[in-house]
Amino acid sequence: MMISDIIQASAINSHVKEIALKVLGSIRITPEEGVILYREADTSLLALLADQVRKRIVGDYVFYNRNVHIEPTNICVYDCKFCSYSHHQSKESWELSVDEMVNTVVKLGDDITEVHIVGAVHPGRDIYYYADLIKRVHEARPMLHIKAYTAIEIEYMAQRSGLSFTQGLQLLKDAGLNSLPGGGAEIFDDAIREKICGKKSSTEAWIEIHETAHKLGIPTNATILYGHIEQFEHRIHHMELLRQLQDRTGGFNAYIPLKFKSQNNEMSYVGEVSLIEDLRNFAVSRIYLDNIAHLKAYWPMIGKEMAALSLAFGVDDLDGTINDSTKIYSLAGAGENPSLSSEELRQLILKAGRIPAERDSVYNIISEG
Ligand code: V47
Ligand code: SF4
Repeated sequence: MMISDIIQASAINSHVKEIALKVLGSIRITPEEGVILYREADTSLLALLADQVRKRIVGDYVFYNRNVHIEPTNICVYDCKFCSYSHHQSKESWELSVDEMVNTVVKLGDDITEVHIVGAVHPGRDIYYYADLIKRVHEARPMLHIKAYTAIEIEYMAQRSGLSFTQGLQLLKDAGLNSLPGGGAEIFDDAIREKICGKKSSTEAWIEIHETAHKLGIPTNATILYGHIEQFEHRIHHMELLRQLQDRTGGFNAYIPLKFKSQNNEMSYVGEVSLIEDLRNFAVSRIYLDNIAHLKAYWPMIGKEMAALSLAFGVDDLDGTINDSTKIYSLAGAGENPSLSSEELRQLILKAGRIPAERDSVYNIISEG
């Protein structure tokens, strides 16, 4: 008996049944149907559907890479209410020198294939500073993939230097930038943005920067910050804008749901959503975003156990080894010491019955099994 026959014969409500059959038949679901899945579908059904979509798109591989995060500074012109990391919230302020950052990648040598550079939006830094940082990293490690700067950082540095997004991104690309991370998206709803990160750039700017990057041949990721004051409708609207952009450009590599972590920030009163909600959100994301190849569980945020569980809910990417190099989530209460060896990642994936695949930053397989 096929899965669709079992669903057809089951007692699940007719709305959900209809949507499930669409998903199994590779038919795109509508925003309204996405909301129904969030509200009404059983967790076990969401897992089953997301697993089918994941298998169809990427097979049984689970990807990871060997990477390090560099956070140039926590001094920020913005003051997002959910942030535990910027100098407004955290007790200390720091600024790394370009030499320190270059030394980090030099010291790690061939232990890493990617550097991820994301920090706060420093009032004193223009785009030439950031282009120089990339140039120096690139000169020191020419084969290293440089994934750097969220759209929020790009917007500020380009405007500060009087450049358009196209000019700014081209300058960074010429310096050696290979891709953009997905941060800064938060939630694409003006009223909620106003409440949680009012001063920070708009939905339109985030979309425009990613679309411009794609047109310049710079692939990017996309994130969502969920589990705070948003509703399911907002999550679906967020994914709908990403799905439309991906239809136009095909430039997104991965979607990364980021769970709001509530410690040490101005939104602590909101609390955190349940682990079941995290798994359900992974599943609906996998089902809804039928045109973004990879769904990433960022393990420093949800923990290793949850990352392992998420593999049954549509996830096919666990990010990387990280080398204990990020403070963003530990300051917000994630409680992990963010470092996993390649071997630990492999074992975690094998235990889940899947095929570990070390990837490069654009998902070519470096080694598998
Ligand atoms: O945009 C900040 C988020 C993002 C909190 O592209 C928080 O591979 C939860 O860009 N609770 C930055 N989230 C991180 C980022 C990223 C991370 C991992 C992988 C990739 C990738 C990109 O961190 C911010 C914001 O949404 N964030 N504070 C918090 N309390
Ligand atoms: Fe600054 Fe980013 Fe924190 Fe917002 S989330 S305050 S932009 S570091």
